[in-house]
Amino acid sequence: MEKQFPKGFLWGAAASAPQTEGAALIDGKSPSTWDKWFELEPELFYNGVGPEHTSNTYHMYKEDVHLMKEMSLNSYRTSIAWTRLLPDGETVNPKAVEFYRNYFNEMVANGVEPIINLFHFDMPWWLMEKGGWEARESVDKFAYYAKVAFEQFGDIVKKWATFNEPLVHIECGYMGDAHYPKVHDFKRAIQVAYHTLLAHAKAVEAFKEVGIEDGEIGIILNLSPAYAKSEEEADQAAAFHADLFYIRSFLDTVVKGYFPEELIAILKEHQLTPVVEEGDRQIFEDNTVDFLGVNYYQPLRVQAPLPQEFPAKGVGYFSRYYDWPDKVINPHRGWEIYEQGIYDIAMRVKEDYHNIKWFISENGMGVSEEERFFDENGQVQDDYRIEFVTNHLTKLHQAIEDGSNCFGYHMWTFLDCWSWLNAYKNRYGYYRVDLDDAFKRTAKKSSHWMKELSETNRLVI
Ligand code: BGP
Repeated sequence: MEKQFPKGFLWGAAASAPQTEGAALIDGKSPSTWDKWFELEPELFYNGVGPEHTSNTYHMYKEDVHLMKEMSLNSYRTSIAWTRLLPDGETVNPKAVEFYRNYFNEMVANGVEPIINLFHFDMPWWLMEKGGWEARESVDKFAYYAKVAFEQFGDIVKKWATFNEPLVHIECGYMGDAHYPKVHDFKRAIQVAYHTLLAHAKAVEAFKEVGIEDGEIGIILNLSPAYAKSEEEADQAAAFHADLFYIRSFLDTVVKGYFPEELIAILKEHQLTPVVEEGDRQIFEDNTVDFLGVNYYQPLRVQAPLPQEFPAKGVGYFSRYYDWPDKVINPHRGWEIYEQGIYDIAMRVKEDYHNIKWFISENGMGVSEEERFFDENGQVQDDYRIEFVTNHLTKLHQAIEDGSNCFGYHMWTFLDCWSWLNAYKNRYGYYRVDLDDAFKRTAKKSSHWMKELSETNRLVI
């Protein structure tokens, strides 16, 4: 069977500056929280590999773009490192301007449309020392950074995103230990979320002020549909709340321009309302997005929570993880594989969010110890990845046929890349990166498969 994707569909891959560039502390770049955290606690990082050991794209960008072209990708998402462009938050670093202009121009010259994101978990250390996203000051600092980026690169880059997965730095940094500063405090997490969303809206405002010809601005959200254990009222309420906190608090705000009423009511009831300034509401209302990037890996399975004190576990007060017995697991990463989720979220965007244009900005399959799948020539035979992408694309195609306004599919990721505390544990790329051999890139089987798909727009099942 064959599935034809629309003409002009974007085929590509996603990555981020801190996960691929390397060169973490040279040419004027100042440290991000990741650089500093690695310096402070290197033992937390898988195999002790830190952010200066990412895939060295800073020096190898020409080769990377060449490989993108070879794979016939027509688009690529990465980010700018705030700490490279504005090392002290004020002064533009000419080396950064030079690098990013060269890199983005190289993409365009090779038929690869750059989609550029501004924040992928990489808070500048100097700003973290002043309170990070908890401090209102961060909002204006970020808006300034956004403005500089639009001015410097807006002639080359037309599609922009403000944040990648804002939920993640909030949850992992303020309700968990996977991101710095490892705080566990729901009230502080809510303030961080508020400032992040306000910073997003102010960056959209800056985008309009700069006025990039044919420019579009969006945000990348991880949207994991929440499925309830049963039809019972308490389980349904758990799904409603998981959806409210994890999806609607972001989606409603960036697409519709206001926070969900139910969220405001809960925050009031539990004295969690963040500090808000006069005029903020208008900023959200006036600065909604042109498009959405949707990262989809796995769904949320939830059930009614156990009785407990509020707000010990934050969202856990309203819903609890449920281990669905029928789930299919990626044995190499432990995440659930559920391709129906991509269809459900696609239709949700269509029905509840004015059928806004959107694309899959991340979807992919992480595999630990992927060298297990080398053939005799040292090529990774990643048939599992091809199957994973095929199954998700089949569902995505169905959603497009059913009217969802999806314009592209980006796999996470192009090159195996460094992934925060997990470093190089889980490999996701179309290309293998050999850390022991000067970051040598080797095509995996999936890259050949993807090349054919991006050339023909035809998925063969
Ligand atoms: C996403 C992030 C990426 C990437 C990916 C894989 O949520 O946007 O930055 O890291 O997850 O994660 P991991 O390597 O932990 O499997």
